[in-house]
Amino acid sequence: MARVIGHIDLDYFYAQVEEVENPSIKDRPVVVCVFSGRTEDSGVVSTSNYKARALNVKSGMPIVAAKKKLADHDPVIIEMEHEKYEVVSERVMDLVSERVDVFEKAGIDEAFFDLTTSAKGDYSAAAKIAQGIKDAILQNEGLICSVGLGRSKVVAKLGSDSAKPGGLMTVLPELTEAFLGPLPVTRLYGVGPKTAAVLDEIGVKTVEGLSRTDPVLLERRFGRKLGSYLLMAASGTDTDPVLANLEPTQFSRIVTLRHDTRNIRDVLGQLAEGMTSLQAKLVNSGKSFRTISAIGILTDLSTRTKSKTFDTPIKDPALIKESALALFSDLVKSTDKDLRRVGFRVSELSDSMNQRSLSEFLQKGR
Ligand code: TTP
Ligand code: CA
Repeated sequence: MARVIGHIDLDYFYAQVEEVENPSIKDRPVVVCVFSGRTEDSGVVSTSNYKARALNVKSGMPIVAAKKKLADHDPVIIEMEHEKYEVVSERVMDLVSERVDVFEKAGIDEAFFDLTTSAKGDYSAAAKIAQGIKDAILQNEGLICSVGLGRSKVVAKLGSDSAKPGGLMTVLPELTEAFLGPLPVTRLYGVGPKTAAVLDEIGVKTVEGLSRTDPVLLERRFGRKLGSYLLMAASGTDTDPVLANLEPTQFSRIVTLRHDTRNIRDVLGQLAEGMTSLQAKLVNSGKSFRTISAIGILTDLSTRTKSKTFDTPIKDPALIKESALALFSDLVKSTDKDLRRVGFRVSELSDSMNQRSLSEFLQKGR
């Protein structure tokens, strides 16, 4: 059966989340920034919407430079709120993973998946499933994303890249080489600036050029592992499987409240069952956590979180419920709106006897 691999990537992710939260900014350039705090404007651009990109704003650019480029265009400058994007990311990843055979998260806004079994190797069946995923994300979260389907991870990733923004690109196995050939070699997954510089030096500009390069030369310049990977990537025959994420980095539970409310007793009552199952999950997994967060999705669908981070990993599941009252009180105080959905998360998970506690243990023993 033909392998069917997918890659999904949310478009201009942080900035799009801000647009969904506040649709009135949609027609303006939106720039999400990390402020370093040294001076009022010091820091860099994290990402921006397509309006801002059309005016040459780029990720990593100093905020001052971005402001200069947008001076006459009524920009919206927003401070990055990582927690907020994490919550949205988690919900999107759930929507995807429920609909695929194997799911591998690859970053806050991207994932690989395998549809070989459920599509029975048929690309039009896979495209229907992929469209269903895109629809679910749009319906539930108001977010657009790009998806690529192909016979390998490299092909799927290049497919989603080419589908940006908002598209679905199916690269049929028999058309893989025609699709890959003309692309600049720098677009290949795994070709960073260093590799790109060496490829440039030996005169390789396109993926097709790479696929015709002498394997011996590639091995000499890049070593056996990278050399053979590059050749496989260039022909779309890389064989890496989609690997289900085995090591969770966080556990959470989110529930929709029976009525919108800001009454804390009510919130905690309706979340009680979720928190009990979260405690059980923590105990069963043998994990400790360092950060604990209360999550609230308000009636306008914006998200508020309040977190507490402990100095050392915490094993005691009772602390989940104990922290809830204080965190939700803070959360409700931070807004005058009602809550529609509420959740709780433990993150920065580690195995209970981790590196740090092990070394503490050894030191104490001496
Ligand atoms: P990307 O997927 O690289 O970018 P994007 O989602 O903003 O845009 P695209 O439509 O091209 O996919 O990164 C995902 C998020 O990671 C992005 O929304 C913000 C964050 N990020 C940074 O904070 N700094 C960076 O330099 C980059 C590239 C991304
Ligand atoms: Ca993205």
